[in-house]
Amino acid sequence: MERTLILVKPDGVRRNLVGEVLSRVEKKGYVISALKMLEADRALSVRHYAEHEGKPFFEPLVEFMLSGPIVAVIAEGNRVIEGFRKLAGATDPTVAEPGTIRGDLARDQGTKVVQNIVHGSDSPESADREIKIFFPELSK
Ligand code: D4T
Repeated sequence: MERTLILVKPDGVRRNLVGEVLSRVEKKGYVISALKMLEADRALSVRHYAEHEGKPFFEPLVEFMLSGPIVAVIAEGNRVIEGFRKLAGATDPTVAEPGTIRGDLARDQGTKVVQNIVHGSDSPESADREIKIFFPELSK
C-alpha cells in the first residue's frame, strides 16, 4: 500500500485546522496510520527541506517550521501521494484552486515564506525519506 507523509505546518496548527485537514484526508478515503504532534528542531527542518538549501526562502522556511508545533501524519492508500497533493492544491495559496486545502484555507500573508498549511510528499522516494525523518521509530 502506498504511503505519504503529511505535515500540518505551524500555521495550520495555530489556526486550529488540524481536524479540518485530517477530515479531508479521511473523507477522501485514505487511512491515517500514524499521527504525532511535535516541535521540530532546526536539524529536523533542515533535513526535511534539504533540497531547498541555498534558495532565498530556505532560512525563512526553516524559521517558520520552528515557529510552533506541527502535526506529522502517515496516510495510506492507492496513489495517496498524488491524491493528497491534489487535495492540498498549488504551493501558492493565492492561485490554489478553491476546493483544495490551500485554496480554501490559506492566502498570501506577505511573508518571506509561503504559509500554506500542509506539506505532502511528492514521490515514493520522498515519502520513504520523510517518513524516516518524522517516524524513525517505525523503521527500527
Ligand atoms: P511542501 O514541500 O511544503 O509540501 O510544499 P510544496 O511541495 O508545495 O512546495 P516546495 O517543496 O516547492 O516548497 C517548500 C516550501 O517552501 C515554500 N516556498 C516555496 C516559498 O516560500 N517560496 C517559493 O518560491 C517556493 C517554491 C512553500 C513551501
